[in-house]
This record gives sequence, C-alpha cells and structure tokens, in this order.
Amino acid sequence: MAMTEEERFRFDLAGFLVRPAILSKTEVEEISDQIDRVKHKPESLPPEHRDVPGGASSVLIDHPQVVDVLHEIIGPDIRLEGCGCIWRKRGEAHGGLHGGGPGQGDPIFGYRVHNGRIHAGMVRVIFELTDIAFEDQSTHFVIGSHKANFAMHPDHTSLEDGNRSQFLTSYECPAGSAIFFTENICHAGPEWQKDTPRVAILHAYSHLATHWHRLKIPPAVLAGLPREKQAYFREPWIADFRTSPATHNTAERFINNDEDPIDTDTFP
Ligand SMILES: O=C(O)CCC(=O)C(=O)O
Ligand SMILES: [Fe+2]
Repeated sequence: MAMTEEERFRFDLAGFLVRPAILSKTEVEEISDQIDRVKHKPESLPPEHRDVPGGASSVLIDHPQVVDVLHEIIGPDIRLEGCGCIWRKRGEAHGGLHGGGPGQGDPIFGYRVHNGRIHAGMVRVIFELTDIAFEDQSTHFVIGSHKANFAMHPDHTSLEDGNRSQFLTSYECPAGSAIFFTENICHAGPEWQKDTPRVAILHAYSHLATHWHRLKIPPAVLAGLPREKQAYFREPWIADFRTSPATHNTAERFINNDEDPIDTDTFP
C-alpha cells in the first residue's frame, strides 16, 4: 500500500490529506508561468499548452505521488475527468460550503470503507503553487462530513468570522504540495486574503466506470499529450463483451491501440 498508516488514518478521519512539496521548485515555477499565460496572455503559448493539463502542467496528470494515493483510495483503474486552474486575487472566492452528508450513498461521490480498504468516489486533488498559511484562507473542509449520515446542519455551514463551525479547518503547506479530498466532504473556497494571488490547479479523478463531468479541455490540448497521459481520458467502461474473450479497458490496451477514442472525441 502506498499511503502510510498515518496518511490513511488521517484521510479516513478528516476526509482530506496534504502531501507537502511533491513538486520541485522548477516544476512550480514552470507551471505557475503557464497558468499566468493561460489566464493573461494565451497567445504567448502554443495551442496545445493554452489550458491545463497541457504543457508544463501535464506532469501532474500521472504524478507518482498522486497516482499511488488514488489507486489506494479509488482503485487500480482511474480517469481524470475534470481539470481547471485558478489565479485567485485577494477578495476573490470560489464560494461557500457545499457537499457533505448523505451524498455518501451516491456511487459517484460516496465514501466507504470495506474490508480494510477505502472506496472513495470522486477525489479532487489541489496542486497549490503558492505557499499557503492558515490566514490566507485556502480551501476549507468540515472534517468528518464526508461520512456524515445527516444533512449538513445550518449551524455548521457559515464562513463568517465568529460563526464558523468548530469542525471547519484548512491547511498550511509550501508551494508544490498536493491536497487530496473526497468530493463528498463539505468544503469551500473562501475569500483569498493575501496580496499575492493563489495559483493552483484542481483535478477531479474518479473510477474508470463512472463519468460525471463532460470534459471542457480544448481538443488541441488533449491531442498534444503523450498517449500514456491521454490514457487518463479514455472512455468510461471496464469490459467489452462484444468480443470473445471480453476486452478490458486497461491503460495498456489504450496506449497500444492508436484507434481507441478519447472521451472528448465529440468535443465541438
Ligand atoms: O477553490 C477552492 O478553494 C475550492 C474549490 C472547490 O470547491 C472544488 O474544487 O470543488
Ligand atoms: Fe467544490
């Protein structure tokens, strides 16, 4: 198993986990520069790098220190079904607390532990490219809410100072860290409090057999990725019984079969 016992305990208890500084300083600089250009001067980039997960940010798709956690908490066959980047200035926010509670019954988002194994539905990974201190107000979580059996109580859904839940918490980490969280946890992106912007990339991974988001990645960006990385965007199915023996939708089969479509082949 790839996670340490402490990481597994922490992720199960809290619903999120920080792996500090998994990226090198150069990777942080290159990816931050790409996001700056994507947001502010896209024409300075070739078309295949004009959005994540192309160009410098493609290192994140299958980063070994991310994929090993995902294989343990989702399963051996995973897809990357959503990607986005943020350049958040002081006072800007993603929004209030959302998620948590009885959604755990939902096979796409739910969180279960069975026979000593975690089975998480969708898992988001935030790659922070800025140093994060508590007071900066990065992503916040209501710990334990990923396995709550009752709807989020209004007494625990405020981000206002003085009205915050005692279970609401966040994290501190250096630039280049990865934060994993189950989509089923109640979380928020509050108003950013630092003068320098929060630069980050957010991925959503899920089991190969599930499909929530339709991809918004520009076709040129996906086409510019090597086949091993495109494999994270393969179609969401496990077995094809139209062939005998059945064909399994493994990454290896996708990589060795140039004809195999990626999920966005119908993207306009
Ligand atoms: O932007 C943030 O800090 C939170 C993002 C969020 O809520 C999400 O990715 O689902
Ligand atoms: Fe969210």
